[in-house]
Amino acid sequence: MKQLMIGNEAVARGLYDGGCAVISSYPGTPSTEITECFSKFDDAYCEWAPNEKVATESAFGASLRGKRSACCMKHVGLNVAADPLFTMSYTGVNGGMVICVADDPGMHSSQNEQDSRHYAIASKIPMLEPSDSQEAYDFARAAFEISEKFDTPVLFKMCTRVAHSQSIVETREKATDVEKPYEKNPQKYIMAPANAIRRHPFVEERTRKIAEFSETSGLNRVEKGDGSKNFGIITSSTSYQYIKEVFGDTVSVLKLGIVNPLPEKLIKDFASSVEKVYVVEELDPIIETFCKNIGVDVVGKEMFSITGEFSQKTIAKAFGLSDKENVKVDAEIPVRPPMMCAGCPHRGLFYVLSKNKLTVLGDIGCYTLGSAPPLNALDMTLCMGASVSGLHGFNIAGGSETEKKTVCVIGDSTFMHSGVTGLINVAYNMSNSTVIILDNSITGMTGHQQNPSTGYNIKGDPAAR
Ligand SMILES: Cc1ncc(C[n+]2csc(CCOP(=O)(O)OP(=O)(O)O)c2C)c(N)n1
Repeated sequence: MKQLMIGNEAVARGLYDGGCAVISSYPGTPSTEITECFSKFDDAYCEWAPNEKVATESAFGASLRGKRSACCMKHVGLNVAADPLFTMSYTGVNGGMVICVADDPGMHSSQNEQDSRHYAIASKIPMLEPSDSQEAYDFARAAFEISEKFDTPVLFKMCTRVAHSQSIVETREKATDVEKPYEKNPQKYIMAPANAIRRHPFVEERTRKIAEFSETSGLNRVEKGDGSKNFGIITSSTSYQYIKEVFGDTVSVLKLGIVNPLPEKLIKDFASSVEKVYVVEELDPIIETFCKNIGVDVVGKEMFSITGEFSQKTIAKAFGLSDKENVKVDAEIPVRPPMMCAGCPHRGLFYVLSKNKLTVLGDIGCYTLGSAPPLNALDMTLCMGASVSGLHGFNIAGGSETEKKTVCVIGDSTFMHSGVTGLINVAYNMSNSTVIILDNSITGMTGHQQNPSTGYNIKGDPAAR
């Protein structure tokens, strides 16, 4: 059956049709819809966890028990989940496990622009990256097969454009009989030093095997140009779409779907079939650096920006093509900065804090908007949970006069996510810190998800509060 789907819906459907039985996630733009769409399937389990580390560990537990499982988060969520991530690489999986992570080049709704591919390299976990909704569906299914075949969790990288653009998806029959039995295996699953030391060589060997697999796997492909241009382009994800829009079939393209580990021979063969090679990738020069390390001469970041999001226009411009020649999209979309909703209960509080000229350490949520004029009420925002722990340090450094004039603000979802441990530190190490929890009983900023303070679960059924 063919349907129009946004990328995130296609991932959800691909995971479901691939036999995923358990998803545990924490919301974060642009990843949230994967879990929201998956929650509509009645015969699979789906939950919001309090944070990404808990989500990842819950999905890991389900995999250990033998079910195909997944967790989803935004790029900064992977920082929170990094601790289990690196060691899950050593244990491998029982049921297939997929970790979906959505990057946000251009920072449409994020506090930084980090490139998740670094995590795949550092944790030695394979990473797939689709470029449209059909690939999002197909790759999600393939991710479970790769996970079980190579005994590894699989990272699944989305980005804002692929996550939120719509294209046609042809779905296939749902996978059946994918559940595995649970068998106790301490050498594989207890990562104490004596066992972990034996698993590390396994991880290295696995990376070598997956690299070999990626040479011939259909997830990477060469599209030969019609011969009118003598150069070739190595690319992936949304950059691939821009390349096609600018050049059509005139140029040869190596389109990568497995972005870690990268296929050395395929890249070398491709490079030797063209006169010059460009690497077009958003954010960090990861494919470019790999190419240079294996002795393939490529042009990359000296021509394309390391910051921000690409578009058809930026690609055309970098190649010296005029707008008229190539790119039809010429509408400039007006900037629409976020703002607090009319009637938002956060407004009054910020009015008072601002009026009293208090120092306010902020956190991540709708209340971050208290930093904007005319309120101008915030002094610091770093990452989720940092307001409470930061306030403690600020007060320790400043003493009692500082304590009287300083507060922090944090939302209910963010407090549950990682504020609570900071509060434990305030209590344990006894700073006289004033923590204001802005409890609007919803995860507002990411589009109204339930959380442990709301009394409802992801399906809207009553839950422990
Ligand atoms: C590690 C991490 N995960 C997820 C997000 C995405 N995110 C931004 S704000 C927010 C929660 C906001 O909810 P809450 O704290 O209840 O405040 P509200 O927006 O409702 O005022 C989330 C999940 C993030 N920025 N960082």
